[in-house]
Amino acid sequence: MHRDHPTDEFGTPRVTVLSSGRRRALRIGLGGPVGSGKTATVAALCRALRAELSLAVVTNDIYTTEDAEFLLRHAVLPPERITAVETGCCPHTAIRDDISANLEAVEDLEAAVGPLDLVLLESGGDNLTATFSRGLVDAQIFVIDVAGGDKIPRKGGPGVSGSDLLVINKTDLAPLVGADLAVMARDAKAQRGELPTLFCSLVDPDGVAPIAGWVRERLARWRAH
Ligand SMILES: Nc1nc2c(ncn2[C@@H]2O[C@H](COP(=O)(O)OP(=O)(O)OP(=O)(O)O)[C@@H](O)[C@H]2O)c(=O)[nH]1
Ligand SMILES: [Mg+2]
Repeated sequence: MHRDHPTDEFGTPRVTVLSSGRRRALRIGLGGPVGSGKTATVAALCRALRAELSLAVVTNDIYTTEDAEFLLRHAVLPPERITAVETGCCPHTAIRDDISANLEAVEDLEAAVGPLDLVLLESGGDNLTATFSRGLVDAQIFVIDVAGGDKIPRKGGPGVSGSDLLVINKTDLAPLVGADLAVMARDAKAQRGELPTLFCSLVDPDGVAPIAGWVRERLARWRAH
């Protein structure tokens, strides 16, 4: 069953204020290649922000609920704030084409544990072209890592070039794989223009701090508009 989700001409949901009169939660999507660190970023963001914000998470996995189970096992949020959407075949379909299961998951979370300030939606790992529908998320973070070498930003693709924030994760591995972070920064700039890029290592206990800062800024803008 699909609920009606009207969007404006840019695909942004028109309903941003709930029937209670409160502004709905900001929805941030996290996409990126398999294993780049999306779940690690979600976990670290929850730990960094959960004392100051009311948070919930939706994960998208193909055949399992592994990412949600990881987040539950590590107790980054109370279990009732974490929902897994099993996408069946293609995670990018669920976040880009038929977004209804994700929208329902977000609305059910808002009804069950709201009011919420922020919902993080993780896409199942995919290639460089999987991006979120603007009808599903208000902003998207694309997570890549340095482990495949320093060529990924140069290859471009909608996630690298058009995401609201590009995260280049696992900088701790750069010396081991011979990745040149300066080259990655230059190529990211060439692809993204003024859009921001942040380097991080999530094995550093404070490694998520710059990403958490960016999320706080987006939330302040969301509340102000
Ligand atoms: N060395 C290092 N390992 C990391 C870092 N961030 C994540 N990892 C590890 O990378 C592996 C994959 O991380 P995940 O967070 O599961 O990646 P993902 O993008 O969610 O993966 P999928 O959802 O399967 O696509 C895990 O073993 C993490 O512990 C980092 O900054 N440095
Ligand atoms: Mg994951």
